[in-house]
Amino acid sequence: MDCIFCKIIEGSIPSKKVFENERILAFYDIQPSAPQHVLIIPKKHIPTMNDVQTEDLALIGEIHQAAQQIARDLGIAEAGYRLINNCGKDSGQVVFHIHYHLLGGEKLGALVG
Ligand code: IU
Repeated sequence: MDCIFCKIIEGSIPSKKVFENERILAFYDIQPSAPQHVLIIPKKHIPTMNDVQTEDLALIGEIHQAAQQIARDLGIAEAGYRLINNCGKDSGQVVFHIHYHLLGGEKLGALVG
């Protein structure tokens, strides 16, 4: 499959990993938008949030748990952080393997309100 994140998972493209288990990988974004910017992805190829099925709900929940642990490991859990999923072209999604941006390490600008 011609998916850059699947290639990162299989190791044919290198990444700077911050978390890995049998189902999830997290690595530093190559173009960080904050002092700490990690991408958390399932190893299962799911293109977008629109493709998440009932059978994937435990996996998506586990991504949230991984985000907690990564934030603690990075020392940003108490100060706060943001977890973002872009879904589809209008959101700016450019890699069609579902991923969650974990952003922190500074006071982030408001998205709404
Ligand atoms: P988006 O939500 O699809 O817009 O985010 C894709 C992110 O993947 C973006 O922040 C890129 O910098 C990042 N990225 C990466 O870390 N490594 C890569 O090889 C590629 C994209 I291609």
